[in-house]
Amino acid sequence: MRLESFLLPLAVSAAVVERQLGGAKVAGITKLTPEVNPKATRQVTRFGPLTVKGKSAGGDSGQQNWIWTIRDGLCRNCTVLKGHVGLANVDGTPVSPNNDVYIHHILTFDTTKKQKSFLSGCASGAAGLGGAKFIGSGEDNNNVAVWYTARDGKSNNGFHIGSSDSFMMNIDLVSYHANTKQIYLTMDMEYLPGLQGADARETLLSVTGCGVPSIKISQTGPTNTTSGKYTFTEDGTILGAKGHLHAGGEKMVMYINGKFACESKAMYGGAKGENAIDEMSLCTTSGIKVKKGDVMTMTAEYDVSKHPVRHESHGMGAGMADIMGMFDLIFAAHS
Ligand SMILES: *[C@@H]1O[C@H](CO)[C@@H](O)[C@H](O)[C@H]1NC(C)=O
Ligand SMILES: *[C@@H]1O[C@H](CO)[C@@H](O)[C@H](O)[C@H]1NC(C)=O
Ligand SMILES: [Cu+2]
Repeated sequence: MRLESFLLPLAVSAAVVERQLGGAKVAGITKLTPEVNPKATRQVTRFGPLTVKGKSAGGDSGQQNWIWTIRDGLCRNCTVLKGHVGLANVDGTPVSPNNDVYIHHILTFDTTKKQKSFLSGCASGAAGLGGAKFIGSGEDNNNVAVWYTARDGKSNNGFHIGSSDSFMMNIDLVSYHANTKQIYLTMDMEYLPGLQGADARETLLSVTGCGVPSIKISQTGPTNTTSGKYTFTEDGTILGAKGHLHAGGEKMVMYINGKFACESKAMYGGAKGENAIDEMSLCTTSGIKVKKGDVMTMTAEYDVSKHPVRHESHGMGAGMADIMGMFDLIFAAHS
């Protein structure tokens, strides 16, 4: 599988696909008290509604996909410190991932922003594609928010949004609900006015693709697959790193200059059953400082003898690898 097919979900062939290319509808905006920086503004925007078909209608598994263009409802000329995407019922209560509808993935891109990669070599394709990656959710229980700034709130780094940026969102949901129901997509974001601090850049980086064609597995026990070498092109801090693995995955490990830096572990046994990943732990919350020229490698550790491989669809059609190993990295350069 090519990384591009994950990042550019254009050839969607899931059973139910709705495209709302005219711009997602803003149903309402609620202001909340900021959590990171008292000078910031925090708002929750409700987009939609989305009509989610019942379990049996969404192909074989209740999985359904939407592609939205978002022009309104997000801040403009602003620096986003933290955000969290979610699902809400019409009455405002959160949608339960356990017995209702869960997020398979939500990928958001600022399609206006041209983002320079902070890694050289094989990684050059990962940034730029489809624009700059913005607040989304991976294939887990969506319990944690996305941070574009240091957690102590003392830095003003964040994700810069220009005055007229457009966004694209790929929403992939799985319904456990018997009947069709309407829900809203919520985007909770805390932001400062104007473009402040360093522009935090987010990118998905795969173990495969840099001279590593696929991830090794063995029916009889553990396997490690290590990526090629990625070189940092700037001094900065890795503000966040979260692994993405499929069933059978144990952890994603990051090494800087050959030394262990952090690991993101798979936790099993949530809404999707004991052999499905429920959550990936965060690789770092305190940040990892790196210098220009530092080399990063990543290792995907699998053990399919503990958790069997399942067919997993990203709602993007055939040809998707059943076995993935990725990091979602967030980086801010030092000025
Ligand atoms: C962006 O916001 C900053 C801070 O509020 C303001 O000074 C600046 O004029 C704004 N720029 C544009 C293009 O609106
Ligand atoms: C994978 O790497 C980890 C960490 O270095 C090591 O402890 C483990 O033995 C390795 N497993 C295999 C199968 O090589
Ligand atoms: Cu995947």
